[in-house]
Amino acid sequence: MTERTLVLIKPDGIQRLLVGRILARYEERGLKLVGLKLLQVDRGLAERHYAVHRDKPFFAGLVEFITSGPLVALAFEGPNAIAVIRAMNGATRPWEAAPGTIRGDFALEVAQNIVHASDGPDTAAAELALWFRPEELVAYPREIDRWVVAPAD
Ligand code: IDP
Ligand code: MG
Repeated sequence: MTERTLVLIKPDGIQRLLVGRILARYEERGLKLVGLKLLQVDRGLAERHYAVHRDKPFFAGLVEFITSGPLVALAFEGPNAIAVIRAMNGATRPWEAAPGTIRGDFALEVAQNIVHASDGPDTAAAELALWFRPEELVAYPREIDRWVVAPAD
């Protein structure tokens, strides 16, 4: 099923000069980029984005970290895009993330694990609406989809 999902390259990814390499991984997989922006997140947006973790002991640190510098917000589209990107990102705790995943290749600490991605259809819809205005998500045809996406049956 074609899905859209939100990815954040967190401030550590920017500071460590990994934006291009991370973006290339999703692109090369065949996922279609439909939204992209660099922004300095304020407290309100950070708290709304991580609202589900409000009561966790690491919440304050998480909000502090995600607002500590600019981040890149991406929207991707593709067959099973939500699960594909979660798998590419790897386990939340980088020491449990398989080599070859973004966290397994670039991160060591759970609090600085480089990327975020929506974890299901409902969160993807809510997070895309939180981070992008409708007109910032761009629909367009891609020639290579003939080779990447199977025709609908
Ligand atoms: P996810 O990013 O893989 O979906 P979540 O459980 O939704 O993982 O947690 C959101 C973010 O909160 C994680 O990516 C991580 O940066 C941070 N986090 C999760 N657990 C801990 C923890 O035990 N200590 C510090 N930060 C944590
Ligand atoms: Mg999560």
